[in-house]
Amino acid sequence: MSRVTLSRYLIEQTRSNNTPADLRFLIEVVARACKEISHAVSKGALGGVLGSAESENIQGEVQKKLDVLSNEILLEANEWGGHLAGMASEEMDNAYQIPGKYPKGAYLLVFDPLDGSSNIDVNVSVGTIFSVLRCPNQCFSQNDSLGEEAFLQPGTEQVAAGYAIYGPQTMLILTLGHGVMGFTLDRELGSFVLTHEHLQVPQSTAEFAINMSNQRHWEEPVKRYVGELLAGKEGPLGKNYNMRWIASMVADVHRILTRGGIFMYPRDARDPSMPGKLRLMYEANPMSMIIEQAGGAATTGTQRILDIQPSSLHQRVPVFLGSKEEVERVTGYHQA
Ligand code: P6P
Repeated sequence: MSRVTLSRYLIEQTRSNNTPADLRFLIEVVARACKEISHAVSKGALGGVLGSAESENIQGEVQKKLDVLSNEILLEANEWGGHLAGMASEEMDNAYQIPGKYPKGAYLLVFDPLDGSSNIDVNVSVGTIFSVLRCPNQCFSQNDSLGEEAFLQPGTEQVAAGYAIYGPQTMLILTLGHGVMGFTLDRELGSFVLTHEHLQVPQSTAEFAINMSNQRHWEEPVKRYVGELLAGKEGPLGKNYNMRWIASMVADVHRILTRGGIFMYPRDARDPSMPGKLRLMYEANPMSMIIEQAGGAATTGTQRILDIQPSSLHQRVPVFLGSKEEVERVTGYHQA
């Protein structure tokens, strides 16, 4: 079978699902930026890009040099193309304004340029997560600066979502709302090649992902659920479960997309003001769209993540996502 590159897939999507040309262009630009990030990440110590950037982001997290570099790569790749009205990123306090010398377009791009970056210095898989929204009310026609409110749309409004994972292979996982496709980077060609069509999350699983060190801080429904997982065959769930925690959301979600599982980052008592660690706009929403498009489920424990009306660009939410049977079980315990 002739190899289907990302470009060919996107052209065929235009024919079959009326994917707009400027959305196709947006995805191609983001994919190219991810190739550049993959190249920088793979250099490691040889590229002088490991370690701290001696700066903090709005999250109060120390930025790695590669966090800042990845953010710059995505901004520079996207700002001139005329397909965006603005951008937002984990690494920037406010929305990024398209420079006046460039035309604006109909989309908003929101991203975590390098998720899991605490793993970079120990050579564990990291990734780029992105979400595409339409700009509301012709916001691209306005000359004044784009406000945060243009981005504050529920996850159901996403027109595309995806991630690149920089692991043994560099892969791009993409959904345009018609299923989830996986592309593997062919470094000889320099192209992403379609290798996984219509990925599906198995409905049931025997594998869970959570940071167990926070167990004493969890709310009761989570303590109950994880206790049942740990009770195994002799417990109420009647089977033994395995556990994985890579502490890189892209890597944990990719495993679940590939072989099933449930990923959990619940709110906990360590900081009652924080409703969880993961950010809604550029972690939970894109990953939830991907998981739902692949037949899985994604909730905060009390509501569907994609239904949340965002209140701020960097707001955090609890996350339970993956195999539908397990997500529905732990969500049910929150209703009890
Ligand atoms: P913890 C990475 O910093 C991240 O945002 C996600 O990629 C990952 O799932 C989570 O945090 C890991 O958090 O508390 O286990 O280090």
